[in-house]
Amino acid sequence: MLGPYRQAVDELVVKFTHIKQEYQDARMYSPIESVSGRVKRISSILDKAHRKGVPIEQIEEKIEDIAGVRIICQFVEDISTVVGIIRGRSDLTVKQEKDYISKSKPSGYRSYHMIVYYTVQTFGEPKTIEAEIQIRTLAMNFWSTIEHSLQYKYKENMPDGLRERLLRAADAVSVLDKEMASVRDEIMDAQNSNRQKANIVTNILNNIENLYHIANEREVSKIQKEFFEIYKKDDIALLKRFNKELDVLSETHHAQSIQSSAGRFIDL
Ligand code: 0O2
Repeated sequence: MLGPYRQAVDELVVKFTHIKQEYQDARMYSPIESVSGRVKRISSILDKAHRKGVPIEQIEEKIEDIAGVRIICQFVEDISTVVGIIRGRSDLTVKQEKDYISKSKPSGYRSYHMIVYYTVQTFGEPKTIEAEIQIRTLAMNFWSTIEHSLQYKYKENMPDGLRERLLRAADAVSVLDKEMASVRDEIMDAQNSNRQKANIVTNILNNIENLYHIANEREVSKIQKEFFEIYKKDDIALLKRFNKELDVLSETHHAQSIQSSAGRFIDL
C-alpha cells in the first residue's frame, strides 16, 4: 500500500527542491529554505487510525498525511508565497488548507498545512493519493520538532509545568518571527550581496582559468595577483569592474586564438 506514497514523497521533494534551485539560478531570493519528506510509519498510521476511530479499510481515504512533505521558509511572509506557488501548480489539487499560523493550536503549534491530491504513475496505472504539505518557518520548525519529541516521550501525560513552558516558548517563537520579519529587508540585502559577490568571484576565477589556456602565462599570473589585491579590499564595485575588464580581455584573446587557428587552416 505504501509504494505510491513513497513515490509521491520522493517526487514532491525533488519538485520543491527544484523550485528553490530555479530561484537561485535566476539569482533571486528563494521563499523555500529547505524541503524534506517522509512516509508515515505503519505503527503511526495504525495509532492514528485507532485514535480517530478509522477502520483499517478506510485508512487511505481518511488518513490524509500518510505522505508528508515539509517546506521550511526563513520568514513568515515567505509562507504565503509558497502557498501561492502550490495553489497554482497543475500537478497538485488542493483539497484543504489549515492555517495554524493565524490561529495556533492549543499546544502552541504553528504551521500552515495543505492537503493535496497528487497522481503518481505506478507500474500498473496512475494512482491519485493525498499528501499533507506542512509549511513553516525555521523558528516554528525548531519549536515543533522539540515539542513533537516531548509529545512522543510523554504521550497524553505531559507534565503541566512542561506544557506551560512549551506554550511560553511558542510565544517566544512568534515574537522571534515578528522581529525577523521587521529586519527581513536588511537580511535579504545582506544575503543578496553575498550571493552576488560569490557569483562575481566564480566568474573571475573561471575567466582566469580560461586565460591560462589562451594567453601568456606571465600576463595571467599578473592578473591573478591583481585579483587577490582587489579581493582583499572586499569592495563589490571594484570586483564588478575587474570582472568586466576580464570579460573583455577573455573575448579579445578568444577572438585572436580563433583568427590564428583559421590562419593556420588557410596555410594548410
Ligand atoms: P506525525 O508523527 O508528525 O505524523 P485534525 O483531525 O485535522 O485536527 P490531524 O489529521 O492530526 O487532525 O491533522 P493536523 O492537526 O493538521 O496534524 C497533522 C500533523 O501536524 C501531525 O501529524 C503533526 O505532524 C503536526 N502537528 C499537529 N499538531 C501538532 C502539535 O501540537 N505539535 C506538533 N509538534 N506537531 C503537530 P501526526 O500524525 O499527529 O504526527
